[in-house]
Amino acid sequence: MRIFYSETHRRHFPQGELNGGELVTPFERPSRVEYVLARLKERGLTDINAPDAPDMAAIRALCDPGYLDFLETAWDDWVAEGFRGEIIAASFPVRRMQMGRPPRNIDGKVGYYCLAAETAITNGTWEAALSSAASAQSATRAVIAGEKAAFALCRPPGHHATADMYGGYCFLNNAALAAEQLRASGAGKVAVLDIDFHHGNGTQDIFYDRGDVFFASLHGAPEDAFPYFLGYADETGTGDGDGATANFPMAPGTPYSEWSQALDQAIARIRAHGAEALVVSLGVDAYKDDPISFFKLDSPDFTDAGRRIATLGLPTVFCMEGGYAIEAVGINTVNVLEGFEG
Ligand code: Q9C
Ligand code: ZN
Repeated sequence: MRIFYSETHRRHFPQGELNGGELVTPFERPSRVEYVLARLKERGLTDINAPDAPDMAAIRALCDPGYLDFLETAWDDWVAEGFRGEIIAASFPVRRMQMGRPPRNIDGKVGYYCLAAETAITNGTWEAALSSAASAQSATRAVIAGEKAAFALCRPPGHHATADMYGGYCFLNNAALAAEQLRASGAGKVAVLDIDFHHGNGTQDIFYDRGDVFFASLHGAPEDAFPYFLGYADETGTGDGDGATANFPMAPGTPYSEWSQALDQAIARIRAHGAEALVVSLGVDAYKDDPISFFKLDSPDFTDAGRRIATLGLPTVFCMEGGYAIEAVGINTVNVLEGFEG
């Protein structure tokens, strides 16, 4: 399997994540990638390539222009304002406030374009996010060129990012870029299967009113888990997208016996929708020892999940999302890929 990955991810390394009122070392940290790379090599998956330059036109087609301008200039604007810490949002437009008026002041702008305050921006975050998107785009290009599957080792992850908001460690929605690229290459219908522990709110939001991109997500129920405000089973799409969103929220302690049934249902829905290509949002935070999640999957379960995904028989782009039990992230990620390859 061809793998795409950029060293530029290192430019995004905030020192602080707001967690329980403390600033802790972010769970989403550069070493995650090193564990995945080491495991790939250990298992003989050595076709590891740097991505091409990001396709900016595709990124501009997906995202809000004001949001992209904000990401590009946020750090300089923050420093120019005299702020000395990392960029953390503190004020948000919420119920009964103005939703469509981005402030001029950088502190206000940050809140306008942010959906959760745990995620800090630093110098280099924009370049890292672009390099992550570039990995997804290059992996997708390989699949369009005829590879059965490719793996984009994206960092930072993407599935929480909407067209105009960052948060949940995500800035640009890599999986959505991949899905759009597959559509543009001629696939009539594509599907995004999101197996990260967290609901893929960004991907759902981007495709919610579209029938050509099916979105299925297995995740911790919103009553109990981030992102809290989306991911209920009764969110099924709207307009042309009516019936093209399928959410499988699950309770704390969910074991693989139950999770795998939801996976099979998601797979059946993707098959029934007639998808011709697949994007997998590959988070491995459903793992039993993940420090911020509550499912009970064990490492061999990820291999089995990969096997089940392969039964779709679709050209597949894997995009790395979450997974924070760092020593096991490599094993679990590569298990999915090996299970898929059979
Ligand atoms: N402070 C992904 O897995 N909540 N994002 C943090 C611990 C945000 C997860 C709770 C979790 C975001 C890509
Ligand atoms: Zn996650």
